[in-house]
Amino acid sequence: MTTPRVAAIHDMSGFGRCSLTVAIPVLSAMGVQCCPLPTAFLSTHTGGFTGFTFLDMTEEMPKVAAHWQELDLRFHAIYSGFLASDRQIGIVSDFIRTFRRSDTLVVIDPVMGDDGKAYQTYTSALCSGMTHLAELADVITPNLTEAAFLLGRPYDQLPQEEAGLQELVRELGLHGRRSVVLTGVSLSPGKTGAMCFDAKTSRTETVQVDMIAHPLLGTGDIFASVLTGALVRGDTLFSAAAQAADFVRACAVHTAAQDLPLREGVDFEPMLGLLTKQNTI
Ligand code: PXL
Repeated sequence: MTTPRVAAIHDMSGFGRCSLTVAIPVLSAMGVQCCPLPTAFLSTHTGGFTGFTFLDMTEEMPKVAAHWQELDLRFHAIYSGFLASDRQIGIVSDFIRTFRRSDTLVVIDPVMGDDGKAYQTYTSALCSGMTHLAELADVITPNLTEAAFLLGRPYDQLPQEEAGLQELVRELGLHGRRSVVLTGVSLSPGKTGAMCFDAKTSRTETVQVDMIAHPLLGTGDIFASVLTGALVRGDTLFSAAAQAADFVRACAVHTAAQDLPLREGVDFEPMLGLLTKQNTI
């Protein structure tokens, strides 16, 4: 099998473990080549730090895309996340239109916020642009906050019981046009995980793992990166979501035992070996 190649369109935050500093090691460990197209370079992520630097890469991105097109690069997947400006919505849409082939998987993590609030650098224009961009996806991976933003619904009025959430993921799936992995779903006390709507089968399925009573930042990026790696390796949506949930849970158990400051993110590096085990060469 040739090594699958993914174009990863996210920010690079130097400290704090999110976005590209998660996607690159996770995909590499899974035997997948990660080609980063940074949307911004920050000194740290924006959650829990003040005074971070923010270099917007909007001007650079079309030049990178043009060079990659000249080189006739082909990608098994395009995987996008945190964006830095409204203009990047159009740039990422163009990138998808240029590089998408019949067998290219487009995974859009519609990164916008958490706990009912938008991230510090996200404007309402960027959030509404993200909703349009996400229409191009084969798979989206919103958390509950992002699901509320995508559907234009109040966060505190989202359903919490299984039937309502199944209706919600179908709605997020645009009734069969894209698959959905909704993260942060808890169907019983002490459990957390993801509810999936697979556009290929029209089925919904939920993966649940034991919850860790320890707050964590950056689990969404780890989850979406493992999911993308498993999908490009040919796994089904549900199996990919189960692998992602299991890996996040293992990292969370390990991180809770380290008692690190929340803003340092998930201590996933010692756990990467769990991902290399399934590589076949
Ligand atoms: O994990 C989402 C994310 C990505 N990138 C940056 C962030 C955040 C969340 O805070 O600040 C820069």
